[in-house]
Amino acid sequence: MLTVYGRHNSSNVAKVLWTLDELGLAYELVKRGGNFGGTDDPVYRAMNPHGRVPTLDDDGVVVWESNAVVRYLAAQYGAGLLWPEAPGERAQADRWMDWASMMLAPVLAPLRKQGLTGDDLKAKRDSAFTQFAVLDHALLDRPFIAGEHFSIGDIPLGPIVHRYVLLPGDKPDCANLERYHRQLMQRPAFIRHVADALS
Ligand SMILES: N[C@@H](CCC(=O)N[C@@H](CS)C(=O)NCC(=O)O)C(=O)O
Repeated sequence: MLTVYGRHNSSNVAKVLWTLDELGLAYELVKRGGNFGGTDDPVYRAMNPHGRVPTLDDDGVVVWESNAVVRYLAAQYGAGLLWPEAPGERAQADRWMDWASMMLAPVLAPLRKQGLTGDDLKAKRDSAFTQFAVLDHALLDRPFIAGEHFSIGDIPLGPIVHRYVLLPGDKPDCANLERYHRQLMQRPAFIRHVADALS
């Protein structure tokens, strides 16, 4: 039995729910975090000492950190699908997962908050545009981030790219990124857990 603890409107939870749907796995979502609370509960903290969401419990295998959960699900249930089996091939996808979370998400976050103005706003936007240009270039010759096939590498990028594309204001031309986003929008699980669920 697969149980996810989290809330639909969290981008990190969205990655896990999207993965589960891509793999056609049944699961139960137990509402935790945000307005649902429950993350300080000692039983929850025993599973996830950080008190964050998501947490996955797969028949006693407990995993937290959304990218680790995505990797676990793909390795356990998606070998040869979301999880390229050859280590070298898998690394082509895997490297973008960490980059998305450590480099891309942090430059997008300030742009989604109110209150930045003037030079501060310009500096933050320029810094984000530099990173998104790297991604746009990487997508020049490939439909998905690791090549021809959708993989774990696309999952952490998905919510970030979606939010970037919807970001108001002028942005540099990023035709590859926009094409990539249109491709993700063809996937029902992406629509359900990212486009329809996240603001
Ligand atoms: N690096 C962690 C971050 C987890 C995290 O910060 N989750 C947020 C939601 S996106 C959270 O738990 N916020 C507090 C809450 O929802 O109560 C991951 O990827 O799982």
